[in-house]
Amino acid sequence: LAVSWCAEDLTFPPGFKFGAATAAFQVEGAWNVSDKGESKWDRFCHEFPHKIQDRSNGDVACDSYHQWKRDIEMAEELGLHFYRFSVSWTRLLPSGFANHISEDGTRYYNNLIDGLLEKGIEPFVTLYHWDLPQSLQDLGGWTNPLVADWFADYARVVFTLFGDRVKWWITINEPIVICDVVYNSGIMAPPIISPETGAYLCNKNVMMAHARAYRIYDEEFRPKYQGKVSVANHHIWFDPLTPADAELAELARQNAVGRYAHPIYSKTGGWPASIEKALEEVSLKRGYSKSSLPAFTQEEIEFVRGTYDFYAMNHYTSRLIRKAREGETFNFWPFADCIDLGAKVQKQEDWDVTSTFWFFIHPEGIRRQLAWLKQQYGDIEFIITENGFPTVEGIHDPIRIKYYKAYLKQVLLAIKEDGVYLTGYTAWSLMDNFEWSDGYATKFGLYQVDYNDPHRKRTPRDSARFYKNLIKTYTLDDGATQDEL
Ligand code: GBH
Repeated sequence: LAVSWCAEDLTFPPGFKFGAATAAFQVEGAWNVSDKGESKWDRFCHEFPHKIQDRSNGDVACDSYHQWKRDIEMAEELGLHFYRFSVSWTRLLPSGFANHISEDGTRYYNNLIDGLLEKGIEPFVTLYHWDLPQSLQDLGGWTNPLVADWFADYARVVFTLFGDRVKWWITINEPIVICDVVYNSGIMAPPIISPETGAYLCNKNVMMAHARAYRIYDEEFRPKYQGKVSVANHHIWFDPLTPADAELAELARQNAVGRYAHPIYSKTGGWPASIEKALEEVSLKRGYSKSSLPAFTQEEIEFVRGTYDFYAMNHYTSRLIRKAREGETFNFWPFADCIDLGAKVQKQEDWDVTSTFWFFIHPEGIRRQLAWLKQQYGDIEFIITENGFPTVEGIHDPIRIKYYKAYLKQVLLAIKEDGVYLTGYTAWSLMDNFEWSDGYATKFGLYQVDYNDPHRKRTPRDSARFYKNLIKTYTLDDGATQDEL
């Protein structure tokens, strides 16, 4: 029986879940309170203040370490079904290793988790959102294969402490940013440039670390807790500039998504074949004796393959991609160019720009990205773990509402027209926060945060009202009544 659907039906399926997200370093502050250890982002901001747009840091941020009750209240005001936040590795394990567990750190996350559950809001927890212990960075960080052991030990501690109450887990947020962006750009922690080596060592290690954590959950915790675990990849949608660039666009997708997803979600596991080949060629041409992308053993392929319970997608923006022209210079991959594939990216003329340089508006991209993922990895459960919009100032943010509406409409089309099994959506972000190298200048919050107020007062934006109303009515239809907040 064909299910008919009217194009004007802007209603989300029953049971669909809406949430909002933050990350520890971006909101918690309290960077050296109690026994908390130093993270690589603490070090980076303190040592290289000029690398942050407003020379700011995460020392206080939104002070969520002290304002967590207000954070829960906001989640409740919006009617969120879940709140996605991350655990700070060095707040829980000050040395980076599992030799000592911080009591204050444990108490903080227990309070947050219990407080959410009391309000009927599910905690959706990310183990790692970029704040590696500096102690581990000093030992090579994500380029050292031992990072998989360190991460596994940390993951086991988190699952042991909170697994009885947390049913939704993300191991690692946006591996591509940890690897490709870090080692190509110098604009994130640590400022080590190693595009030909570091980025690819990191790529393999991060896959192994994720798989270790997944297997630990699967074997030691799933039997009693029955939660779900995945990794949240970052997705920029690539369209070819001209039909002649179609093959390159597909290679770019395999490079930016496949290199981090294929080992986990594909039937065969391991690197995408096209990327394995392209990177071996380019490595040999550069004089290396083998590919810079480290090989997996057959055993490792099997170990990583299938380590997911759902697909977690972060998505914000799109690019057009084309072959580089003779003599053209490159920016860094992936938010700009890919020198290894001889590819240049650009924006389509009619895509609007935003207040931050890497972000163009292209709502159709989110639908096409989901359809591509379904085609690549099958009819699995998808959850959008991040999507949102940057502004510079103001409580009135019609442009953010417009973005959410346009993107969410495409999300509905993915569900209803393309049959993508999508069960949840997460707005980035619950509140303004430390936006990495943009500092506090770029604001993604449904709630505005007043950084001049010692209590970091949070005030709902118009977009918060929009989101609250969407969660209440399950429809994007403008006719639905607006609520006070
Ligand atoms: C997500 O990253 C993050 O998970 C979240 O922490 C962040 O606050 C949010 O999005 C909004 O940015 O030189 O082009 O690489 C999205 C991917 C990676 C985009 C880092 C910006 C830095 C600029 N981001 N990137 S670029």
